[in-house]
Amino acid sequence: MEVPTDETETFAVDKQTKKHTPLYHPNKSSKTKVSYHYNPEVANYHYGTLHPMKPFRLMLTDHLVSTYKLHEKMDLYTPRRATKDELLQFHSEDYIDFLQSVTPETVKRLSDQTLAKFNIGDDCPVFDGMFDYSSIYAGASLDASRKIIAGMSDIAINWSGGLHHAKKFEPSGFCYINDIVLCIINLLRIYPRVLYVDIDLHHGDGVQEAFYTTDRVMTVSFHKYDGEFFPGTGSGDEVGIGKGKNFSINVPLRDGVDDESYVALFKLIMQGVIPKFQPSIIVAQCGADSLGGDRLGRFNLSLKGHGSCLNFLKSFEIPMVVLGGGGYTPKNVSRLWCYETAVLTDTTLNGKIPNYGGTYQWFGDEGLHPELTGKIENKNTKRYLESVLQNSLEHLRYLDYAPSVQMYEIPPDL
Ligand code: LLX
Ligand code: CA
Ligand code: ZN
Repeated sequence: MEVPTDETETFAVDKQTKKHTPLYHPNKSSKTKVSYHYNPEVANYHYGTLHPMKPFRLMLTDHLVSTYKLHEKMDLYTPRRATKDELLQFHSEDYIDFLQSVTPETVKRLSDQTLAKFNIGDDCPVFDGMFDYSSIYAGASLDASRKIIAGMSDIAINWSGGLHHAKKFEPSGFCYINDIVLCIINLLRIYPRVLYVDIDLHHGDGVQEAFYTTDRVMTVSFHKYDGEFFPGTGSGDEVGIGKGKNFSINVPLRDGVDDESYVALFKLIMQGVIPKFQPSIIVAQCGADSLGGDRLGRFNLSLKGHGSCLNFLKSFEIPMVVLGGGGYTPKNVSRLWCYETAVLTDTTLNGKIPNYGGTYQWFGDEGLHPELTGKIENKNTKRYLESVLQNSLEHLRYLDYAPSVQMYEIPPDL
């Protein structure tokens, strides 16, 4: 394959056959404004060699997106970092001061009590530049929210975000700053109702906890649950409290769920939730650890199954912030998020990854949709899935109004 010479060329050329293969087919004349929020610095941080979270997966994703020329279909932003004041909209000052001051050197001198207080350990180590890293990805989710608020985007993507486990006072499950909560808090300044949908393998505990008592944010998480699997929360009876009662929905699944049952369950639940809650905006967390073959995964989803959930949300034509999340097989993470960027920009990609732009060394001839290896036995019986569906729909029945609030002032796009 050869690099196209003309910048506007959207065909890959096979040298031997001189055959031109289109890189993508535009599906329709799309009027949806899609923006892409990415600060490339975020990919340069390291949690440590043995840690499964590899920020370079974001560089791979960005390369693949540009190899397919999807950048041409979006407004591109390199967002500024989140400020300390912005981080304090959710996190405690004590915790932010700690994140800002601790280094891999000083952490060695901290007491066990302080390490326990700030949940520092193997999952959440102190690494070089941890605070800067956090303010970069959080800055990108805030930027996405600002472009939606300003009416400049209908769909705003930040694949470096989606750190749903971080808590007000501490990090959790590799997540330090909860960019999702910060993004939703910003959206709530304008929009009466925010729907949060989480298709990461894990329960979106940090986001659920932050909005557990309000009816202005509805959280829906699909995840593996057996009472022990990290983070241990997310049973079907966690539904919210006080004004927030019935505004949290949890869809607990067993090992090995496949496309067919996951997508069907997702559609049935979301087509119940959306008309009832009538969100003004949707925030979607698209963790890639729910894919089959993920290094830490337990599900069997394909790129197409995962992407069809996102496409289903898009079909409601409600503004949407789209975020990343977990995902521990970097090549599959980048395949997924590139594929989903195509879904969001109404583009059909050629499954053969173009052999230019430096991505060939990573993907070889495997293509965009390789058979995901390491299938896990499906422990979700028809009967179990039916009970999960009934439980979710039952809670939805109690949700009979879409709350409204009086809005006074539209804040500026800072
Ligand atoms: N679920 C999740 C979502 C986003 C990030 C991390 C996680 N955590 C895990 O997947 C996990 C796995 C095993 C044990 C504990 C947690 C995340 C995304 C980007 C950057 C950092 C974290
Ligand atoms: Ca989830
Ligand atoms: Zn996860």
